[in-house]
Amino acid sequence: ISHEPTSTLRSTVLRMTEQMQVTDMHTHLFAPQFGELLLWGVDELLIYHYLISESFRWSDEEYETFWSWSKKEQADFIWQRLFIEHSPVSEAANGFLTVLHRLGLNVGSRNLDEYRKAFASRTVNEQVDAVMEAAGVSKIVMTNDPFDPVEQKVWLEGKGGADPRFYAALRVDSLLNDWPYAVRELTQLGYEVSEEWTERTREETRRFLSEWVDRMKALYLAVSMPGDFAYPVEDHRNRMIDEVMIPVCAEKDIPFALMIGVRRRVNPLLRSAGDMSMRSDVSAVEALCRRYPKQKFLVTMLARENQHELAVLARKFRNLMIFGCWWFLHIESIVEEMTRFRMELLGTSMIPQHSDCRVLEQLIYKWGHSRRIIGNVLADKYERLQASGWQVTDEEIARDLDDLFNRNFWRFLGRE
Ligand code: REL
Ligand code: ZN
Repeated sequence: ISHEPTSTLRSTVLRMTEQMQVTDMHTHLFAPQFGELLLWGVDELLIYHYLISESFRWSDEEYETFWSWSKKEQADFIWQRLFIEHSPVSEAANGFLTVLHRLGLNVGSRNLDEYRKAFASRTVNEQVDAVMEAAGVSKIVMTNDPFDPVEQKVWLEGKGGADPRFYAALRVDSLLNDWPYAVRELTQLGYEVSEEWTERTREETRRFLSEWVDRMKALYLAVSMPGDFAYPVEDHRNRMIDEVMIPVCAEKDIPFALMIGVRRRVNPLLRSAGDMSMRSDVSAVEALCRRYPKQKFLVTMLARENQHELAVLARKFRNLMIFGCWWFLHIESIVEEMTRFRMELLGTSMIPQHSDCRVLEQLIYKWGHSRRIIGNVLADKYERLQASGWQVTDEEIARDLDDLFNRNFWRFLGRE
């Protein structure tokens, strides 16, 4: 963030950045018709897994005791540890207060029950409208798992696409990372598959994906991978990618999104808060991009150490779109660093951010914080151009912001 005095150019860029409606291309949010899957409200915000792991640093409480509590009790515990006994300066804790503030609550009162009451008087539909408006988010891409029983029912009843603001992305993690489980689920759904890799299994897994892409109108297939994901090698993942994912993506003309570098459950007692980041091998993505020049890949990585190399790789392959500052990278200092060197290497031809929200109101802080940083980095670059006598017009600023926050994604999908 620049400490220069604010120029007219900078204030124009920042104002336009604030006003730009965004497409959030990866979230864990759901449209209201998915019922309980759409998380929202004060207690859900406080028991976000980012805050769970932070709060345990200040407590000797048994993990199992915490998990045995109601959501309200868990939220009270986190509020005490992270807001009352210590100052909420971390990104996620600060974010909770940004949300309250932007929704017009009195952050100074520190009265949790007052906040709970304020949220309780709203319906979920009102809240979706109000939050999307406050966050300046107009399109939200969900993460959709056909094996989730609650979700499956909504899709099978044909209600999954009811809200035009929400789009689907078909998650394929278990097919790649937990094949025995996937075989059980596929069998339940009536597909004839076996753990052993046979011709029939391949055909049936393809049929499953292609039917579910249609049913969900999925914008892309997505997976998160551990850092030791390797390609090309002889293993289940490689067979699945070469013989199932790539052919289905080609047939449906959709990208394959790879989120690489997560080590799940390094502390199993923390459950969903127990995942860790891990360095990855960028050459796996390189090999995929080279081997399948017509296939589009949306890629993000979790280790800071991989970011520069990945941005360089995007200079070499136009079928590679890098996106977002994922999870532990979604913090002020790193969003700035990554946005800056991505822009220096790729201009505006990348997707600078996605929110990864799990709880609706988080849209307000995640986009609020990131928007400011991205706007300031862009303003720095324009100021350098201005110093050489190059004037960017307001139309050009609007175009560039629209590319960064919307069109780079939709154009990459071929759905502009
Ligand atoms: O999509 C993913 O794999 C991850 O983003 C999630 O697993 C993760 O828990 C998410 O909340 C991180 O922001
Ligand atoms: Zn995610």
